[in-house]
Order: sequence, then structure tokens, then C-alpha cells
Amino acid sequence: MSEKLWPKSRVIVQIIMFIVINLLILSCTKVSPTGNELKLNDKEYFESRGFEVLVFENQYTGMFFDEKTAGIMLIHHGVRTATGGAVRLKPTPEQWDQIPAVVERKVNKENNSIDVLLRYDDYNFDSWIHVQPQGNGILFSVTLDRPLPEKLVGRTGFNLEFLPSAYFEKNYTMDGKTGIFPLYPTGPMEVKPAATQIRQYAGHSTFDDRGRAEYVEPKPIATGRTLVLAPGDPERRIRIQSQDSDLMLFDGRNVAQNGWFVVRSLIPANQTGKVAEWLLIPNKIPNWTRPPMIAYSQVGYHPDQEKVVVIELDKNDIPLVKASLLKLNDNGKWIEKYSGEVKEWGQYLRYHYLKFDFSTVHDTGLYVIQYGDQKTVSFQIGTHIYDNVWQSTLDVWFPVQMDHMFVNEAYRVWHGAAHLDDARQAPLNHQHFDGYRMGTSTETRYKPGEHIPGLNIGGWFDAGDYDIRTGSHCGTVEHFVNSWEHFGIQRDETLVDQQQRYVDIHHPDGKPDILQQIEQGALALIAQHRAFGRAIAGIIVPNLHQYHHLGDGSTMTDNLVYNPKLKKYESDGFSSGTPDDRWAFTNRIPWNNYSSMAALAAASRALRGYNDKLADECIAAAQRAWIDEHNQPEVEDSLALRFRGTGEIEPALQLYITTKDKKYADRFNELIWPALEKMMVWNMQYAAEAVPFMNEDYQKKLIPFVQKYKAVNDEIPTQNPFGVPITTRGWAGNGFVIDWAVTNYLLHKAYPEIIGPEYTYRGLDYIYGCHPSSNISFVSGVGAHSKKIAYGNNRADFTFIAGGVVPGILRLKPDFPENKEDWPFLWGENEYVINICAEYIFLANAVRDLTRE
Ligand SMILES: [Ca+2]
Ligand SMILES: [Ca+2]
Ligand SMILES: [Ca+2]
Repeated sequence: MSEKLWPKSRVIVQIIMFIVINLLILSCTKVSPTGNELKLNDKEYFESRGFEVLVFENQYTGMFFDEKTAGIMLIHHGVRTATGGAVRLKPTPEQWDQIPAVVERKVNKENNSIDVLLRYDDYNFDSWIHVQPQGNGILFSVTLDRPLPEKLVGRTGFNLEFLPSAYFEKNYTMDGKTGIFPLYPTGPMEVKPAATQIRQYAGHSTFDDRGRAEYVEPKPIATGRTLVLAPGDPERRIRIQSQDSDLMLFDGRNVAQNGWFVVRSLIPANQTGKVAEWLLIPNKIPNWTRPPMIAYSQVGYHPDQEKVVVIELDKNDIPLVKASLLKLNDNGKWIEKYSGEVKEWGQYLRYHYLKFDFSTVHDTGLYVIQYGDQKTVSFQIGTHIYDNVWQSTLDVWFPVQMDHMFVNEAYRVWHGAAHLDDARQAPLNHQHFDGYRMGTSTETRYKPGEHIPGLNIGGWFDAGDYDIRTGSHCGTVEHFVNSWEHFGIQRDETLVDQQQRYVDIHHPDGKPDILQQIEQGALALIAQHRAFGRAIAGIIVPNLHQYHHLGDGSTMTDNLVYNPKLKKYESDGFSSGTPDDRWAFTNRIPWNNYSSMAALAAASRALRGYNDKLADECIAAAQRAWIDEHNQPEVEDSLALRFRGTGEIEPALQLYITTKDKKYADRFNELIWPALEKMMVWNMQYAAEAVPFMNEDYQKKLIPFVQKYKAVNDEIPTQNPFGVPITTRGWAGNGFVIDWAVTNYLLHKAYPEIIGPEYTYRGLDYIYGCHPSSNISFVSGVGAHSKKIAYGNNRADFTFIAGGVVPGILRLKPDFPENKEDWPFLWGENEYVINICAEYIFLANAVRDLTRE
């Protein structure tokens, strides 16, 4: 790169000119209620109309390292366009690169600024970032009390990362020289010696150097002092001016598909005091107001169900008093069918909410909702609308997740038979990057690193990654069994041949697909009992450079069992010297084992008559494990012990339902009541599932809890306008909403006089679009407008897998609900997970059942 740098004086003149022009503009335009200048608000972020700056409200959690939801972030005209503002040790930090810890965060109300002290423990390196509005923009200054540690010279900079999809098909200028943001990463790259790599998470490496002792880093695509992002787009235009050091623009996607466009200034060596300073000036559309968002179900409504839409307004928006419902007539014209008052709900997170109830409209047909000059796309009211909403989850999404199988769909192969080299005994004293850990003993008859035969069958890719996570497998199998037993789902649109390891989507084979999925799950679970006599935590790739795999699961390993006699990357055609086989994490975890017993006991009922041999083996293994687990010595003060009591509730119930042996019912009764006293919300589903199998005393004894549960339900609409429990943890809460709706369905079936059907409908409505931030359906391919860009294992293609359900709306602290529709890589918002998808099948069938009441 040989861009000529502008003289400093010219930059200063430019800044002065800019400030003068902006002051002129300011004096001519009416100042909005929130003002044009950034001000620290009560929630401790900088706010102006159309532009906000969050400074470490959201910190790196350390759990998955850089999740692109931490550091300094920009919200520009309602969209979070920048993240990761911090002093960083790489040009384009990846997920597992080092993250700074926040030692101190000072919010200075009196002078409208925030100071953050960041620390990298590995290097004993501290830096201060001072953030303060200036004129129409905001100033970021980095100061050091001590100079950069020698090892960090040339590699440390102030970074701010911009969302690629917000800048796709847009330009930038660097010191006046124009460019186009690359749609696809195309280098340039630099090769560096591995020894100079900044240590990644726990010493792992994201880079597979195939024995070359090197790694790669992107080089800048533009360098200069003044960068304008999207100069032609008033919504996205940002100007960044650096006083004393160059700005470099990088494309992080060159090293990781989930990378962002990074703007960076290097921090100079041997300097203290102010070492970098940027003035960032956003364009703001005068009096910008976020358009109203009408939250409704993309699938539509059954004529007899409650129909309430929620209207989400910008805080500067003035609520209207009426909304209307238009119906399509035979001549293709939209005719007003209903007009009604919109009711004030109030403030939730950062928006203002109204509700519009049109439950009195029962006529079937096509409708749109009109609020002001906004119309939704059309939706249906009809008795049939829930008839075809869950099938793609069973027909397509689950087959695509099937591990150890070749999965075909018409002309397309989703993936080959994966992980045929499963699995090796995981090493001792190991903390794995996906949360698995091994202690001081394998607790099996296998030596660390030894191949364990028989684990290469059944199971699903747990989520957007490809591990066999035992806990989620257990939940998935149980949800499938529940769907089978409650709704008798006979659907057959998929061929599954376990002998050939072959799956063909849209190819009936005379066998119910749901039983074939239960078998797939049971095979993975029983394989663990065959090898170890109990469940293990899971099976996962050993190397970080394998873990971030995107694409065909069958290429994640070489499918050849590891042979220590061969050299690395060498193969004799039958075995391989490359240690890429997945590891089995084998520690004994009581609650995991109990979940497995529950799933196997349930599976044995469903498999009876379909695969009797496997059904017999499942129930025998579950009963044997039950005895074995009760003979284990108590583990002292561990997570395991805490779950020991409550973990038995599920298997006790499932073993009882399968065997009718009273000892299991007794144990269930012994445990369920104190569990309901302590944590009713978490245990109510088990209590409700048990009702049809317990006596009248049980059913009576549960009534006060059901009443209490209803009281909790009826409290929810005062907490948020959507009337479903919305969690605010690090992973968005669709799974919890589905679970809640299912529990309410089971309670409604058992206690219709206490629990009405509305909660179950409401839960599904939420999933289909009646939620904060947008009205997208969270089930890919279901509803008029649904998730077309999600975190499946095809996420690098910015696409989806039909029938997958994503986690949904993530709340970024303090008040920003987000679900990116144009960026698949935020797993907390967009990652499909097996147990949630299986429970969704149950919920959709439950709602369909309610429509027949
Ligand atoms: Ca995982
Ligand atoms: Ca089938
Ligand atoms: Ca292998």
C-alpha cells in the first residue's frame, strides 16, 4: 500500500471546517427532544437521536471469549453497527484471541465521559480508554501509564469493529481515496512464524498450519488518517479522524468467517500518556425516528384464538389511537374489516409499547394490519394454519443434523457420514474450549488417547457446532417421545437406513420418521452405556482449529482411526497419524447419567414394536444405571451433588411409566414436592407430565401449585408487553418460552379449569413473530417472513436450514434487544439447537391440538 498521507495541518483544518459546518446545520435545524449531542443518560450510555455509544456495558464474559457483543459499541439509527472497541493485540481478533479484562469503569456524569481501565494479565499490560462526546461526534483516547511491553510492540492497537453486513455494497473513503467494502474477503495476507503468535485461549490455536509452524494475519486494505464509512448512505455514514497515528482498515473475515471490518490504530512503542486518539463523527438523519414495528404472528391466527399484536415505538414517536385490520376481497382490494383502539402498555427496555386486540375477528381469509401509514405483509386467519408448521423441522432440519450418516436431499448432499473415527478417550486434567472437562481419572477402563470402539453411531450435531452433547440428546429424545405419545405422529417423508448410514430427505420408507429420530438418539446414548455402563458428558473434537468447522461434517476429521505408529498427516489408507479423532469426555456426572436413564426409559416405550431389540436394551441399561448410580459414593460439594436429588425426578418418572414398578413412583413422589416448593417453575413440567400416570391424591395435591403457577403466568404481562417469560441471559430465550408454553399445555390438559389455552398460543405466537425488535418468525421457512440467515452449520453461506428454531432476541445491556437478520454468526441469537427444535415440534402439535378443542 502506498497511499500518501495528508499533512497533519490539513487534517486539523478539516476538523475545524467540519465542526463549523455542523454548528451551522445545528443552528438551522430544530433540535429534537433528546438533543443532537451525545449525552450520558440514566442508563449510563451516550445517547443522541439516531446514534448511541455504549462503553463496556457489555463485557467479555470469558466463556466463549470474543462473542462480538462486548466493548465499545455503536448503535446507529437503531442498528448495532460496531462492536469490540478496545485495545486489542491483533489486527482482527478472532473469537479465541485474548480479550482485555475491565479493571475499572468510571462513569463521569459531571463531565459527560466514561473511563475504562483494561488489562491483559498475560502481559501485565494496562491501558485507559477515555470516551467523551465532542461537538457532533465522540472522542476516543487511549492513554498508557507505562509504555507497551516489548512483546506487544507492533501488535497492539485501538480497534473498533464494524458489522460487515451493515456495510456490504457500500463505499468507504480513506483520505479521499474511494473504495468498496469487499462483499467477500480477498486478502491481502501475511504469513508469520507460529512462535510469534499471541497466545490464544488456553494455548489452543484456531489455525491449522499442517505442520508448517506458521500462522496468517490480514494486512490492511486501506491506510490513512481520515476514514469515511458509507459516505453515500445517510444511515450508515461514519467519519473517523485520527490525530497522530494512521488508521488501518482490515477485513477480519480473511481469518475467520465471523470476523468484522476492523478499524485500527497501532499504539507506538516507548510512549506513555495519550498514545492514540480518534474523533468519530456519525451522520445523523435530523429528527430520526425508528419506524413502528408491528409484532404479530407470521403464520397467522386460528379464528378462535386470542389475537393481540404488539406495536413497538421509538421513544420519540407519538402513539396513534387506532389501528385497523384490512381483508383482501375477491377483486384483490384491501377492505377495512375492523378498526379498533390501540391500548397503551408502557415502556419495556428502550421502546414504547402499544397493544392492538382484534380477537373479535373470526372470518377466515387474508389480512394485513395497518398502523399509521404502515402495513404488515399479509397473514392468514384460518382453521388450518397450524397444519403445516412443524413438518420441516422433522423432515429436513433433524435429518441434516444426523451424525455418522450420509444425508441426501434430492440433488443435494448435505454431508457425508461424519466422525466414523469416533472416539478417543479424552486426556486427564483437561479443560476443553466448549466447556467439557476431565479430572484426574478417566473413570473408565480406557487409557487417555485410547480408541474406544462403538461410539460412531447415532446422534445429532448438537447445534451449529458438531459435538455429541449428551444432555441435549437426552432432552431431544424425551421431547420426541412426548410428541409420539401425545400426538401419534406417523409422518413418513424420510428414508433412514442405519446399515447403509444413509438418509434421504423427501423419500418415504414406510417407517414413521419420529421413531427413526428416536432411534438415532437412542443409538448414541446406548453406545455410551455399552462402552462405560453409564452416560458420559459428550464427544467433541480435540482441536480448536477443527471446532470452528463450517461445512460438511464428514470433513471435520479424516474418518480414519488414529494410529500412533504413523506420523502426523500420514495415512496407510486404513488408519491415520493425524490426531483428529473426537475425544470422549468420560467423567461421571450424576445428573447427566440420570438424564440418560430418563431418555432411554422413554425411548424404550416408543421403540417397542419398531425395534424391540433396542427397546429391550434401552430399558435394561436405564435400570442397571439407576442401581449403579445409587451405589456410587456421594461426591463432596460439587455440581454433581447439587443435582443429585432433583436429577432423579425425570428418570424416576420415566422408569415408572415404562416399567410400572412402584419403587420409581415412590422415589418420584419423594422428590417432586420439595422440588416444587423450591423451584416450581423448573419442575412443573415433570409434575404435569406425571399427572396421567399418578393417582387422584397426586392430582389433588398438585392443584395449589398449579394455581401458583397460574399466578406467575398472569404476572408476566406486567413485566413485558408480549406476555411470555423473556430471559435476559447470555443466550436468547426462545427455548425457555417454548418450554413454558409446553408446560402450560400439559397443565391445561390436566387442569383446564385453572390453566387456559392462551399461554400456549401466546408462546408460539412469540416464536412466530410477536416479539421485540422485529416481527420475524424464528423458525426458518415457517411463516411469511422467517429466519433466512441463521447459525446452522451452513452459516458461512448466509443461509438457513428449514425447520430450525433459533434462540431469538438477545438483550444487550442495558436495554437493546437484538436479533440480527443479515448476520448469521451471533450464536446467542441465531444458533439452532437440537433440544429446542424437538420441543418446538411438540409445541406446534400442542397448539394444533388446542384448535380442535
Ligand atoms: Ca457444543
Ligand atoms: Ca421414514
Ligand atoms: Ca481420524
